[in-house]
Amino acid sequence: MMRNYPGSEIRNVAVTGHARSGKTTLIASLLQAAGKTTTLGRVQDGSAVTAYDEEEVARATTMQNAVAFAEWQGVKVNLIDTPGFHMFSHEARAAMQVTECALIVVQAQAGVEAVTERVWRWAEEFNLPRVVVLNQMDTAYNGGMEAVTTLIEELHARWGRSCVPVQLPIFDAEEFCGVVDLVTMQAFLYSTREASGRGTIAEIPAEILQQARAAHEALVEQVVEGNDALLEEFFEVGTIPEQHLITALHEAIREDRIFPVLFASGIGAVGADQLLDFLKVYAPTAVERVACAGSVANGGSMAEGMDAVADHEHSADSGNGVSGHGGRAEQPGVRAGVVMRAIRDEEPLALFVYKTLHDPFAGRISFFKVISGVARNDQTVENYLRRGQERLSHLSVMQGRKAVEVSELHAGDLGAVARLRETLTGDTLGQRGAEMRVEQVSIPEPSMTYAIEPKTRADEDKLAPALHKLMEEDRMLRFFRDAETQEFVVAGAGQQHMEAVVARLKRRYHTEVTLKAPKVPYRETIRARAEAQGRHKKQSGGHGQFADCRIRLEPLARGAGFQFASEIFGGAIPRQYVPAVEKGIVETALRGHLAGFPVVDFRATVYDGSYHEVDSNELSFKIAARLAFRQAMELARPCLLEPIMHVEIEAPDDYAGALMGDLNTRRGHVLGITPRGRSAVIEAEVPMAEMLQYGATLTSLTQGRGSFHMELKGYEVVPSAVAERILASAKRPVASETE
Ligand SMILES: Nc1nc2c(ncn2[C@@H]2O[C@H](COP(=O)(O)OP(=O)(O)O)[C@@H](O)[C@H]2O)c(=O)[nH]1
Ligand SMILES: [Mg+2]
Repeated sequence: MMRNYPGSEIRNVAVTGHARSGKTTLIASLLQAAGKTTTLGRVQDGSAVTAYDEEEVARATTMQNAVAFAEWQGVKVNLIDTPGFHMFSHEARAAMQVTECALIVVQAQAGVEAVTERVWRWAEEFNLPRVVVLNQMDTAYNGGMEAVTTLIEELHARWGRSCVPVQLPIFDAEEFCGVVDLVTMQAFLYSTREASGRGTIAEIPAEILQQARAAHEALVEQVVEGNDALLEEFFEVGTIPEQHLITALHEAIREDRIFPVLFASGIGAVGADQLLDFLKVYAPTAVERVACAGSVANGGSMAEGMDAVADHEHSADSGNGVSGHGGRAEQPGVRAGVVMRAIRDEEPLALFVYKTLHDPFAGRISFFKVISGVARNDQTVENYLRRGQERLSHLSVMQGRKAVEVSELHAGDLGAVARLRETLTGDTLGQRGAEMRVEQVSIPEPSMTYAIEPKTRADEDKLAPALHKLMEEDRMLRFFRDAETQEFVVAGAGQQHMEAVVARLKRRYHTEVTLKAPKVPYRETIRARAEAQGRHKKQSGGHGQFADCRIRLEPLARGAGFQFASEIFGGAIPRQYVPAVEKGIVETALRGHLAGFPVVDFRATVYDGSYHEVDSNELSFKIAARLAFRQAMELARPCLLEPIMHVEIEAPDDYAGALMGDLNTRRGHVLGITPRGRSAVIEAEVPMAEMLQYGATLTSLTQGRGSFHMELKGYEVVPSAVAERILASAKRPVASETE
């Protein structure tokens, strides 16, 4: 059985950065150094602990967060491996919500890339201390120290001079082989052949001694700058004792005054033990943050929570690893309150579920953070949202896909438990009567939609349950049946995301589907006011049917939707039939007029009509309204609307020209271009129809160095030439003019 760690001996670290910067391999090197593996894991063959998912190994890309831990000199370092591919990068946000430190991994040759910038901003938003690792230093070998200087300058240009090296790399005649610790001024050398991740202590090589001393001085100066007591000591004595330096550096890192920069090579496991050492000494402990914010449905005991905060020296808004916004009532009329829960064992138990995984053998595994209290194996807890009881059997910590059982987990730790009955990602569990709910971080809306077609009848039956399981572990995935077309529709982050979903359906759930071209949700609208009469009369033995109405259609502003008004006074149409008129219009409008897309942004007014004492009924008025609507549409100059996306593209600025040229061919409208470090950010508005396969284009235009994000901005009229093509391929014949 594994040792139990108190929060003060735990470090939670989100390992983030651009795709292929070597995060997964770097974690493998840390686990190797800590003796968790016997040979260094590799992403290529699936032997890296945090790259266990078959689709991820097949695509050599991390798509979901994975968790591992290293036990290092009495401290447990929990590591969350995150995806760095722009499409899946929202996972990094979820990881930051439950950690106290972000490792920002930078590929030494590529420098700061789009997602590196993105995760940096998120870490800033979460108030997370950032530790920069210049990784794959073996690839920087040719450039030597000059390349290193250039890299540091780039970091300064991006994120300011607070990025301070706390190490220097050591190159021997052939390769990157070690690091100098600039705090203790010791050197550590590694054998890349052994790749044990453990260095041997050595003298600082003579040729970099001068540089190391200068870098040490620079570090000391930067540390004392924000610390008055040290500053005085420094000026009086000319130096400061190592222990004071360590304490002050820890403080500066925790307060985001210094972002330390380290060097590593995951593939040679160079610097691994030094990085673990660094995290042990300088990363915040799991209980260093004061409190976690949450909400309660019924007011809660705010006062009690605030007292807990006041006990501590740091204020809660210095940021906490798990930040909730609170204050949102689940049911109307129930007042919601905010609670601040101290991250301590003595508090009532609260667990926040930040990830769900479906394992073929273990079933549903819920990954959680212990917000407060101590979780014990076999304990029963309440799900505060769903109100059910859950049992924490086989309480574990995760080492990749493997669960390692533990007897208890303390406040601040990350754990997992299998087979909870109804708990999903985002739920908070805990002790009955001590409710608090942590709010999970938001993620972007899906940007791409496909029609999904089961291959066989059997596949159709399996599809919905399988997709629902996938949706439990993938918040970005959506699945529904389109009410208009009766088609199954999936939505997600992009093409690669959807392809992975299809592969997972097949491999895991033996369900085969094909994706069809994503459908653009066009709309229709009118551009002129028009009036028409609808008269329905039918005589068929016994009772007849009769209804007659006159309606007016008027265009409304974009986004206004549908409005209905009645100007019937004096009973031309009995009051009880007016809703039937509205219903008839709404139902007909939904089916479209030009090409089967819903008609929007108009007002329909019924202003006259007639009825028959015996033969009039609701159905007749619905039919009459339909006739009137169809006829009015003919006169109202109908046209097509298309969704317009607000697109943000980021790429090294050399590519900006090519990207803007490409946007022009897509009927795009460039709003502006702003520099962000050495990248350019292009903002544009582009019709969705032109952006369906954009991911692939961007990759080829920028050699994979660009990223983009888009969301729906609104609808606009489709230009007539384009509209003709759409109408020609639509199911219905063109019913009216295009302009
Ligand atoms: N030369 C070199 N290649 C590396 C290093 N670390 C990872 N790689 C390779 O870079 C690619 C991406 O590595 P991976 O760990 O999956 O990166 P991630 O996407 O950031 O998780 C893989 O082909 C690795 O073998 C390194 O330190 N040096
Ligand atoms: Mg990875």
